Amino acid sequence: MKKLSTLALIAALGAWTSASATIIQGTSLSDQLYAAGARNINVNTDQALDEKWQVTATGFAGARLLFELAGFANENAFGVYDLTNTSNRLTIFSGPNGVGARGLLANEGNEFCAQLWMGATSCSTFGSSFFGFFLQTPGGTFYSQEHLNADNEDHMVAFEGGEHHGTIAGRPWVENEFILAWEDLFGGGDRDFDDFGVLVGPILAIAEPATLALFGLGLLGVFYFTRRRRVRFTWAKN
Ligand SMILES: [Ca+2]
Ligand SMILES: [Ca+2]
Ligand SMILES: [Ca+2]
Ligand SMILES: [Ca+2]
Repeated sequence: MKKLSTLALIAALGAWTSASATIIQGTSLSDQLYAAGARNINVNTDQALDEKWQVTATGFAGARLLFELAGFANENAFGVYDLTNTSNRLTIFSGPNGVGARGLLANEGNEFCAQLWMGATSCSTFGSSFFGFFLQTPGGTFYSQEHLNADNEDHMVAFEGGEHHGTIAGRPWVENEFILAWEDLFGGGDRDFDDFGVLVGPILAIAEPATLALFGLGLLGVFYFTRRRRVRFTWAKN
């Protein structure tokens, strides 16, 4: 019984987590991931935390443009922004960059630098060592933090690599490497999320305080119920 109630709570937490996933329309994103070499990803149920990020201890992350099936393919620009000031940004890929383009993001503390492969480096000081991703389109700029989007729509979903997740550009797609898939139309458009796809890593997603609090509450609940049962069980024995 104790095990059952714990499992039920964990299942409930899991259901809540997947309920917050963004719905992807059509099979194009799945097809694009597969064509890039990604394996064993369900685009609707395997979405990772994706709002706030940091570079891992290595201080460097690579970026590779995987797909951009969009009318704005020659105009959309992608990069990172300061969580404390969204106009403080560094562009990694600009509109003319296409599939196969590579870039680099480096950071030391609050200092961030971005570079297109073999291109010029641009640097900026952010308000923290964390950052978000943006996609700048002719219809507006969209942010990995959904609440910052003027249309209140989620415009980016993320998928993390790992064991049995395939090979991208000749290298295994490993943990801490994320494919970020964007919807580039204001209002949500066709919600195919194949408009801009980029592999970035190694990076880490940062949990929202609210998510952490809820997860904490869930754990407290498990603790409370298992404790109550244990107490009752002891009384019964006496
Ligand atoms: Ca482009
Ligand atoms: Ca998202
Ligand atoms: Ca679209
Ligand atoms: Ca599209």
